[in-house]
Amino acid sequence: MPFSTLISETDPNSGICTITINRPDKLNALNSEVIRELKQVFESVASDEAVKAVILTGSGDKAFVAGADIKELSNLDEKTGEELSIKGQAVFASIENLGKPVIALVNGYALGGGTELALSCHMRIATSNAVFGLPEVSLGLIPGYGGTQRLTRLVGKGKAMELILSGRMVKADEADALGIANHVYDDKEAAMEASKNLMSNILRQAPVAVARAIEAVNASETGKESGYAEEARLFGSLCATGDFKEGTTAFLEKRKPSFKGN
Ligand code: CO8
Repeated sequence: MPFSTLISETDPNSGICTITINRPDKLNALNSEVIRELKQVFESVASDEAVKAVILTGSGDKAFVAGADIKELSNLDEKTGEELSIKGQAVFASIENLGKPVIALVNGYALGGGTELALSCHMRIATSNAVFGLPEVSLGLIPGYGGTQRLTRLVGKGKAMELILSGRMVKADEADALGIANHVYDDKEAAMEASKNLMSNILRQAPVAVARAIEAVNASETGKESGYAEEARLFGSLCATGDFKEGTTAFLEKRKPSFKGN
């Protein structure tokens, strides 16, 4: 299937499909086309029996995904903001609930929607130059693709609060210590080799058991649906604020924002 923002390649021997988000000039930022194509590609790998596992990465060495596309975000209002959040959450949930293992190979910046996308994968293998973070508050926003929910479950409430409220970014070693990254490798080549080795180990196990294990681990998360709906509602409500206009405009004008608190 041809894509304009993704490259999808399946190795017929291993059954591992590598999906690469391919907008290197915008650090692989998630615009609506990327979200639409991610939906399509994960629908297609779900139904393709030749695909046994997925490795998701970003093109180049600088970024996995530097966030949602801030140019597109800047036009959102309360209604379209909440709608886009719900739509994106569904795509990310389809990754989390794919009955096949998914590794995010995080090669460089994974910010905002980039960290949220990596968190929706089952495991994260990082390169030593990886940077994770949810800097949405610096734009007058909150994470809207499930980050408030998944980061909290992964690292606990206190650490999640610290990272989401301050927008502080964490480098690979700290992400490893926090449990955000499963492992860290020197460069993309080593991280890819390690990701493939890990997948090969998983693919040697009983396939139905692996699929059920994914379901069972996902089922450990209770109270899921209401948390995501609240995130989307709050995300939308922030799209009606002056601080959101100021935050996104300041990024696009390459200057520091001046927030007024309204
Ligand atoms: N959106 C759009 N364009 C981007 C983004 C982005 N998130 N990130 C980088 N770019 C673009 C830059 O504008 C630049 O484009 P151009 O060359 O045309 O000016 C190009 O990519 C290269 O970027 P930089 O020149 O900025 O590269 P640097 O090495 O100087 O800096 C950084 C790298 C630090 C990663 C910097 O690009 C940056 O701060 N990017 C934004 C990071 C960010 O704030 N991400 C969070 C976005 S908000 C978000 O993800 C919300 C998710 C929830 C959405 C929910 C529903 C809608």
